[in-house]
Amino acid sequence: MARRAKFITFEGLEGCGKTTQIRAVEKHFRKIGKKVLATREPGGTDLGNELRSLLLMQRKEPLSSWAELFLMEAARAQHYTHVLRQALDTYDLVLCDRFTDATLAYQGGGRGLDPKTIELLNEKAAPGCRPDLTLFLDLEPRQALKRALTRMSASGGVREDRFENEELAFHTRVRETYLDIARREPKRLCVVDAVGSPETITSTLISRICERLSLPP
Ligand code: T5A
Repeated sequence: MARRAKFITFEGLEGCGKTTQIRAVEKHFRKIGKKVLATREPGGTDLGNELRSLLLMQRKEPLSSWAELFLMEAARAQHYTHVLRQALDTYDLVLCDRFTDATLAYQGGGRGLDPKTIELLNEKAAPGCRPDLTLFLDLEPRQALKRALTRMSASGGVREDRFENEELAFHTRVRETYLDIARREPKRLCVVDAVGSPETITSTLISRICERLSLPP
């Protein structure tokens, strides 16, 4: 049976504005009467949130790339089983902050793990679950990290996210992997310039969603 919801994923480098944009897009579609769920990976479940904390914390003993991949996939399997599977049958729109492309970009492009193995694990964790549309908020790595750091200092936080502490070359590889997926799957992955006011970017995203998924604006 075809699923009811349109499954839309948001991707990009840290600080590109995904959280800001998902909130605005969710608000827009709720206002016009759509039943919308916003969720995220890693996260979205109790176990997923625990794994998220483990994945993001700085640690004396570095996390091996494979351990990182397996923890991401464990969070995804839990999220798919307990949230996504049902949500895709009951909501009109499911908006997810990161999904399987993030694993290809970060653990594949960033860490250099084999993309075929990642694709296999993605499929095991969330069988047959492909986004209808993926919005990649594209921002130059230096700018994205600057935004992430500004937000962190504004909230009085310290720089403690393992991924945000990665060198520029890592984020450049991650971005290149996303752009490569966009070249291979232009119908699904839509690249949106993340430079500009948040309001302008929100209207671009809403237009792309409506055009690509044939929804009324
Ligand atoms: N990960 C995840 C993997 O390695 N593999 C995987 O398979 C998956 C699923 C957590 C980490 O997990 C990794 C990747 C990540 O490193 P996350 O929760 O998505 O993933 O964490 P971040 O990407 O770090 O998300 P952030 O919340 O830090 O950044 P956002 O959501 O992109 O940005 P946002 O909206 O919080 O904005 C950041 C700052 O910029 C400002 C905001 O006000 C805020 O201060 N801002 C703008 N400034 C100027 N112009 C605009 N248009 C702006 N929009 C927002």
